[in-house]
Amino acid sequence: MLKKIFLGLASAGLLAAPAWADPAPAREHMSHALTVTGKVATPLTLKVADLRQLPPANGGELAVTRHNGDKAETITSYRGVRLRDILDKAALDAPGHNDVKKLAIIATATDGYAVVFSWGELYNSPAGEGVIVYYEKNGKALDENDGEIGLISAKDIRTGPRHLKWLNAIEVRKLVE
Ligand SMILES: Nc1nc2c(c(=O)[nH]1)N[C@H]1C(S)=C(S)[C@@H](COP(=O)(O)O)O[C@H]1N2
Ligand SMILES: [Mo]
Repeated sequence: MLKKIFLGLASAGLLAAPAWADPAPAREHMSHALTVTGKVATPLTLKVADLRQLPPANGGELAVTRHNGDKAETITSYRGVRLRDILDKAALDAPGHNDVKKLAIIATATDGYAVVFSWGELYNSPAGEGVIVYYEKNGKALDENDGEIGLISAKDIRTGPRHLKWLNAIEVRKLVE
């Protein structure tokens, strides 16, 4: 009864909904495919089964820390594909000698959360090694709280901000002409 009143007020915009009354459960954010678009020779749509065909990248224990340093969770192990390998499959469209250096790679989730990488970071810095599109966590397929597809940047100082749940799009954009 109390819950009904809360939900009524919340949906009427009269009250901020409490966490337990979230009208959009995580399940609705589930990502079923990843698109790769923008400055690429071959745009792609990849499902988990397609990601499994690419060279696997595995990782061990990883603490997901928020920007303020609090720990969100500890992942025991994960399995996925390096973002670099996905971009190579789509082939970056950067014909000029200096074109790649002007590329930004934007990763977006179904809830609109988005983060940015650069070509230099992914291909020419230690960080690139740890940027992984993952589909398994702790030996299991990602559930509705993370998946079906996510992204982690394992070498970030705080790993929370560039840990994406429900990843569904990678866009390559040339930022400078
Ligand atoms: N899709 C999506 N991924 C996201 C977020 C989000 O709002 N949407 N929040 C990020 C932030 S700010 C952090 S710190 C980590 C951990 O957040 P959590 O505490 O909500 O799990 O997930 C990140 N991934
Ligand atoms: Mo965060």
